[in-house]
Amino acid sequence: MTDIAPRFPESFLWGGATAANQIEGAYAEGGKGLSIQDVTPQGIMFDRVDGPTADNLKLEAIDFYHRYAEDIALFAEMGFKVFRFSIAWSRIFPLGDEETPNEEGLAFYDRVLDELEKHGIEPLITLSHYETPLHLAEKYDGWVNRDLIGFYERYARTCFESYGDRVKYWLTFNEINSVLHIPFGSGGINTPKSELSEQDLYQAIHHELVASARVTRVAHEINPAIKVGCMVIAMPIYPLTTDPDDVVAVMNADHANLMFSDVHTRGEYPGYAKRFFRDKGVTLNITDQDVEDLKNTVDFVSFSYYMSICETADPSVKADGAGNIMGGVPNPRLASSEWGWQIDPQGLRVILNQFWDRWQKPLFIVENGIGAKDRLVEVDGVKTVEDDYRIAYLNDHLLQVAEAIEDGVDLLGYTMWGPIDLVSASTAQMSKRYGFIYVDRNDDGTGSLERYKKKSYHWYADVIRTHGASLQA
Ligand code: BGP
Repeated sequence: MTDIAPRFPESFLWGGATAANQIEGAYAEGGKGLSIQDVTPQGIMFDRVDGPTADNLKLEAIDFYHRYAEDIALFAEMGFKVFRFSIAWSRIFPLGDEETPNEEGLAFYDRVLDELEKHGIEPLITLSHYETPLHLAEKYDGWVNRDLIGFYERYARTCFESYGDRVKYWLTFNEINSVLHIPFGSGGINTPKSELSEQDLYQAIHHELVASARVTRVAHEINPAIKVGCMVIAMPIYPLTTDPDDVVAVMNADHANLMFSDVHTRGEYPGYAKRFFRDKGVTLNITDQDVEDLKNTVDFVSFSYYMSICETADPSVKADGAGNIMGGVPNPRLASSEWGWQIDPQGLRVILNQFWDRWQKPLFIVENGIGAKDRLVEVDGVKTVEDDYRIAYLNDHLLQVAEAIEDGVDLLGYTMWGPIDLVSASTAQMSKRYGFIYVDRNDDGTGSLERYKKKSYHWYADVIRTHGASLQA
């Protein structure tokens, strides 16, 4: 599968990635307000409910809020160089539109940063990971409303001023292109998707892009050493057949996704986007200030990678593949995970090259992994999980990352998704496990919350220690 002996640079940032709503719990502690996660008990792909309900696993999640020191120590023991986590916006601004922040919320992340510093782990912070304060969704219809730019700027400024001297790497919006598919989960847009006009959807996207660019400038003003990245779902799209119509369909589907990072990296809308808006009859309200703001381009491009999909112009073919927020036409040549996500290690090399060729900005893989059903067993009196399937998935993907580095891609690091089992974003299950560390919690909410090291825990520690030389070609 690979011709090279994998060897990653000494400076490579190895680690893991999480999001506040999937690990912290303590949803109503420390002055935190409600977020859109507190009303989506079935996961962000599903409709919201009226308020927090007992069946919502995210309300307690894996209790990182109280156990962060223990968890960070476990990451450190694996040799983590970086830990990606998000700040819950509603911990800092419980409603989202207040003038002053919640000091108790700020103090919590200070404690997390202290712990990371103690272990020499670099933080990588996502400002908004599907966690819009609920009040902003209900009162303003989320990002459809231009006022969100100001609220987000205030929130981001507060974070940069509080932590900007100890946090170098920041991401503005998790998987910003997901708003096309989950307007409530991603953009806090309370209008049901079926009633949301394309005009409002793209105006909301515009507001997010402006906000992202504006806070990139703010970050650099506060501390020029800060590096701000965008974050997108990366999904290579293959033509289902060699029919040129399928290739054009791929081009269009690519454009719909790439537009986000094209704006982030170029500082303006690309030509194909202008045509797309014209064809759709969408007229964006773009102010002179917006045009100026957008010129603040990102320092690096980060992305999640789980799978590739196919595209075709043939309307009789169903795009019914399961997937990370956006599904697609399944690839007949690929196997799938237990949740139907197709497994394609080479797609990661393809996307790394495509992104590098296109933007020539440093890249950061900030999510990659496999959700699987694990079985806790006892080996020599120690509870563990023999997760060879997870090791195989990560091994094969990392080999392709090594290939891409060999291809000349400038890659800052790799944070595997969910280094500790957490609540799934799309299905809100505990049983869809990603971690190197098993957390004793079940889908019905029972469990001791005890942590156990899986076989992959020791495997990843070796990969980091050997700079990838222990990977099996
Ligand atoms: C991404 C999200 C993450 C994460 C991951 C895995 O879309 O950024 O929050 O959860 O997908 O998805 P899931 O949890 O649905 O398996």
